[in-house]
Amino acid sequence: MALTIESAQSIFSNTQVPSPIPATIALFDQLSVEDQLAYLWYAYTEMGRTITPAAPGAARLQLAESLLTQIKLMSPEEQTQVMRDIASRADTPISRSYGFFSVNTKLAFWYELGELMKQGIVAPIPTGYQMSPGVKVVLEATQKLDPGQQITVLRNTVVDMGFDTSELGPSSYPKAVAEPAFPRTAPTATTSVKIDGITEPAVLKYIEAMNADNFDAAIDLFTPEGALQPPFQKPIVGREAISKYMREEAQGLNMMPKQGIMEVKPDGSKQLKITGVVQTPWFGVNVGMNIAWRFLINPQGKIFFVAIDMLASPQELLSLRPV
Ligand code: ECH
Repeated sequence: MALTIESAQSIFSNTQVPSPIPATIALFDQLSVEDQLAYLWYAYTEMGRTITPAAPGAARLQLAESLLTQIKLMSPEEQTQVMRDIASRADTPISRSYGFFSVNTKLAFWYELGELMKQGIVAPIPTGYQMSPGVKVVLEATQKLDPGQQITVLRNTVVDMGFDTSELGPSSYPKAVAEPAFPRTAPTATTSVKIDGITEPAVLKYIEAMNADNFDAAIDLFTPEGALQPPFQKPIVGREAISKYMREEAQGLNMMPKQGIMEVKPDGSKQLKITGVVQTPWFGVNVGMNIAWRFLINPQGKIFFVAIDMLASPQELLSLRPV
C-alpha cells in the first residue's frame, strides 16, 4: 500500500495526550488587544525572573532595524498603537513588514522592544492599567505550564502576530534575506547518537545532522515527497520546503532523544516514536522542551514523515508503549 501523509500523521496518535499549550493560547486569543499585550508583558517579565533569552545577534537585529528605528522616533501614543496593530494583525505598513519576518526575526524584534520598554525609550504598559480578570486567568494557566511549554506559548503568540502575508501575491514579497546563523549554546554532539531501543540508521543520522546544523545531510534522509510536521502545524511537504523551514527555524537546536519504540509493518515500513528533550538557542541549557518524534520510515530506509510533538507532561517521556 502506498504511504500517504494523512495516514502517516496518525501513527502512534493513540499514545498522544492533549497538550495544555493550545488550550492556553485559546484563552489568550479571547483577550482584547490591550489585554494580550499586557499578558505578554507580565508573562515575559515574570518568566524573566528565572529564565531570560539570550540577546539576538547584531545580524538578526539588523533585519528588524528599520522598524525599530521608526518606532523609536514615534510618540508614546503612536508606539502603543503600532504594538496594537501588530498584535491585532492590522493591515498597516509596519504590521505588513512584521508579517514578512521569519519566526526568529519576529522574536528578536519583540526582544528588542522589551529592552526599549524597560529603558523607557518605548511606551511601557500604560500606567494605571488594571489587569482584567481575563488576563489573570491566562496568567494562571501559564504558571501551571513547565518552562518549555511557557516559551512555546510566547513564541506561538508572537508568530501569529502581524498582517497575514500568506495571501499576498509573490510581487509584494520583499527580497528574501539570508537567515543569520544562530550560535550554538552547547557543545555539538558530533559523536554518534544513542537512543534506548532504537538502532534505525535514518533516525540516528537525522539527529546527528540536525545537531550539527547540517541540513543538507538531514534533507538527504527524506524521500522526495517526504514531510515534516512541526508542533501544532500542518505538514511541510517536499525536500525544498523542508530545507527552507529548517534553515529558518531549526538552527542551533540541541536535540537529545532518550528512548524509543519501533514497529515494523508488513510492507517493510517502520514506525518509530522517540521521546527526549530539545533546547532552543534562545534559552540554551536553561530550558528543556519535552518532545516526541514520530517517524515513518519507508521500506527503503528513507524518512517519509516525521512529526514533532510537544509532550503534555514529563511523564510522557517514559510512557512509551504501543497501544
Ligand atoms: C513584550 C511585551 C509586548 C508583547 C511581547 C513582548 C515580548 C516577548 C518576547 C518573547 C520571547 C520569546 C522567545 C521564545 C522562544 C521559544 C522557542 C521555542 C523553540 C522550540 C523549538 C522546537 C524545535 C523542534 C524541531 C525539531 C525537529 O526535529 C525538526 C525541526 C523543529 C514583553 C515586549 C510579544 C521577547 C524567545 C519554543 C520544539 C525537534 C520542528 C524545529
